[in-house]
Amino acid sequence: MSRLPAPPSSPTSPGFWRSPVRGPWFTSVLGVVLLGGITALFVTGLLSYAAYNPDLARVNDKTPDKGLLGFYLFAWPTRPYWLYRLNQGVHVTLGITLVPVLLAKLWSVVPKLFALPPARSLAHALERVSLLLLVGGVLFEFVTGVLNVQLDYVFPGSFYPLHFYGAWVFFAAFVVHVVLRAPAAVRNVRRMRAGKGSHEETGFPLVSPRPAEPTVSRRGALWLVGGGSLLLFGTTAGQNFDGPLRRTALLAPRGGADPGSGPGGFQINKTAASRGISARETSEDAWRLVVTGPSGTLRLSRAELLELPLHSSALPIACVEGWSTGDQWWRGVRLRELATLVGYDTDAAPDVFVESLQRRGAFREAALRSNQVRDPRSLLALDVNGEPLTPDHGYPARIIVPAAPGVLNTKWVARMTFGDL
Ligand SMILES: Nc1nc2c(c(=O)[nH]1)N[C@H]1C(S)=C(S)[C@@H](COP(=O)(O)O)O[C@H]1N2
Ligand SMILES: [Mo]
Repeated sequence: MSRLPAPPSSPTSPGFWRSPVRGPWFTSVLGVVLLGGITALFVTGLLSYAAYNPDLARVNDKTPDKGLLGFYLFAWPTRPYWLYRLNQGVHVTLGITLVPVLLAKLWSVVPKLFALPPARSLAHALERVSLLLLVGGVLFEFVTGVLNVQLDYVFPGSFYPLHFYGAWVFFAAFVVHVVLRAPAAVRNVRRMRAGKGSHEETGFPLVSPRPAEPTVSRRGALWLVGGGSLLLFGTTAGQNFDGPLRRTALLAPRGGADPGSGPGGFQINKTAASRGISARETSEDAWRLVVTGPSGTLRLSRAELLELPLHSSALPIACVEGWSTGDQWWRGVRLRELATLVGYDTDAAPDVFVESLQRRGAFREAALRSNQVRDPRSLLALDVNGEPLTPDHGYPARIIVPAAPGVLNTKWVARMTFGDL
């Protein structure tokens, strides 16, 4: 009988890593899930970015130095009216659901990070550099994303560039990694399905040469990861639904909060008090909407706005943070109607630049594109669900546009300037 050698103490030695769960099969299953999931995150992330219409105006653009990375931007449509709600719900819910899968995947390949020599060939060196960007990038994207959703902009004004550029760095590395690794991962999953035991191993072995006693099978470990994902999904997804489902969103600070009841009983992102909006400046005597266009400038009181033709549309508020409300009944003046008051034909309504009463902080102004202005469901809302807007939902008047991210639905509107931007 040969005596076992002393346990290696350096993580650069394969024998240091002893979990019997590690192996190509475990890594490959998680890898295939992430391949689909992260691709969906990237696509919904890029779409979410396009939904801000950053190419329309400087105020909408949080990454003015993006250059070529904005190549794909397009005029964000207004239909289906739930487009942004679906896109962002999928982006945030999927991202949170994938956290256990990501952690398990990283854990499963940790030994490889310590492999020596650092590079056996140029191709191998490239792969390892791409791995650093890949692991660093994915952790960065998940951390910034989760913090933004959970802590409500801990990065003042800079979450967008961080998450946007981080996504591109990560995705470049992801593509390199997938090209190099996907064929073997798919073969491994197929073999496992066919009941064949042997797996491909290249370079640093994932299977421990001296495995410890198993405490859980590989399948069991996978169920554990899946259970974790399911738990996160079940405590997040509810932030997109009204009724009892919303109460299941224990992990969603804003979207899971009880929105109260009555006409204004839906999520409030920023309250009037927190934005420095006082009852005095929104009073009937003080507040005037200033509308400007080629034929001049109008100053309209709320009473005068209520005299104009009023229309209703049922539209949700959907925030970049991944929460959304059900459809609310808004009533107000069509944006394109306001454009006609300052010199445009209904069908030729241009872009509009909207400014709120708010003097400090983010999101106090936004630009809307002509396709959004022309949509008959786009309103300067005065009422919601049969009552005047509450102060927190934007009294005396707010923007509501179908399919647009919440951030474009400016509250406490003070000034609208029509004209091509
Ligand atoms: N003036 C102003 N308008 C604003 C904001 C703001 O901070 N200030 N927040 C925006 C964001 S990010 C969202 S999601 C919606 C939320 O609208 P609600 O509070 O009525 O749900 O308002 C938008 N309009
Ligand atoms: Mo938002």
